Amino acid sequence: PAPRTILLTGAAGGLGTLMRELLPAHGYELRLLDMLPVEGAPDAITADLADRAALREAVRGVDAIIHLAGISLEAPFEKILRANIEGTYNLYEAAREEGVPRIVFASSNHAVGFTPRPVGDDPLIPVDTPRRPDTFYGLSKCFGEDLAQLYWDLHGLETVSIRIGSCFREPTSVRMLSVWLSPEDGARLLHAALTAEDVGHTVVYGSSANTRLWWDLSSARALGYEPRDDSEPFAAGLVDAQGELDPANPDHAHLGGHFTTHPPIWPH
Ligand code: NAI
Ligand code: 15L
Repeated sequence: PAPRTILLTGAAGGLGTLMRELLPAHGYELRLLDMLPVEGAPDAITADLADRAALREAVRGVDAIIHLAGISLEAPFEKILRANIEGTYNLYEAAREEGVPRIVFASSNHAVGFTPRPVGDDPLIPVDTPRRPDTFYGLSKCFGEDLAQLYWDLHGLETVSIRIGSCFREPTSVRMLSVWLSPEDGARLLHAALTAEDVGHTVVYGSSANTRLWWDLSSARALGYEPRDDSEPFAAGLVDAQGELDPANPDHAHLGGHFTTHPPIWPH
């Protein structure tokens, strides 16, 4: 049977807020969790990923988990360790203990952020390109992907790890024209990741069908994902304001963009 009840972690965040709006139309009932209160959702579970008992209760009886909670920018290693590394481990353990069959893990392009970005006729970056994290943040996403592989091989718990590009209402930089995931395509990709059969552990890139795309979406399409959006209508305005990307500029040379040079720091 198709999964219906989904635990959405990180529900108070930017992506969580967008997906709370868009996923119900795909037929899901959402149970929400965040360490912060979720606006407009008094029933949301307020819990930290460090709280194993709370996680076990939160995952009980759900058909799948969409795991968005965690530090979403760069931070000191100790903070990343607690929220993203130990926190993701705690969630996987709770899922294993309660028999939840599948997790969709919000990985990031920053797991491969130091990969040179394609220029001109260079081929798209494949999903099995060697990982080259650009930050402790990206490193924690590499850990999450490996943890997912281990829980599949050892325990038969399935995961789709989505290396999300930039999922915001609109692209706000020339780089984002290449990596943008429209929120609607984001919901389509999550739906595909929740419903495709026999995913084992599958790694995909998460972007719309952008004209300026940098990476290969074939593993996402193999799940049944059919992106409908393209950032190109935003290109003229952004290129006018910012100019085209310059491969000689270190900020523009890698998939991870400015995360490789001066990453934004988690404010909390
Ligand atoms: P966000 O920072 O807006 O939301 C993250 C949420 O996780 C926050 O509401 C925060 O309170 C919660 N959280 C943090 N630590 C927690 C903990 N220890 N216990 C419980 N909750 C905790 O980030 P955003 O943009 O919504 O991203 C969501 C996920 O997707 C993150 O894992 C991020 O790394 C990943 N991602 C997002 C991208 C994007 O374009 N928005 C791109 C690539 C990856
Ligand atoms: C990420 O992983 C961040 O969570 C998000 O805030 C964006 O900065 C995105 O990458 C990006 O690469 O633009």
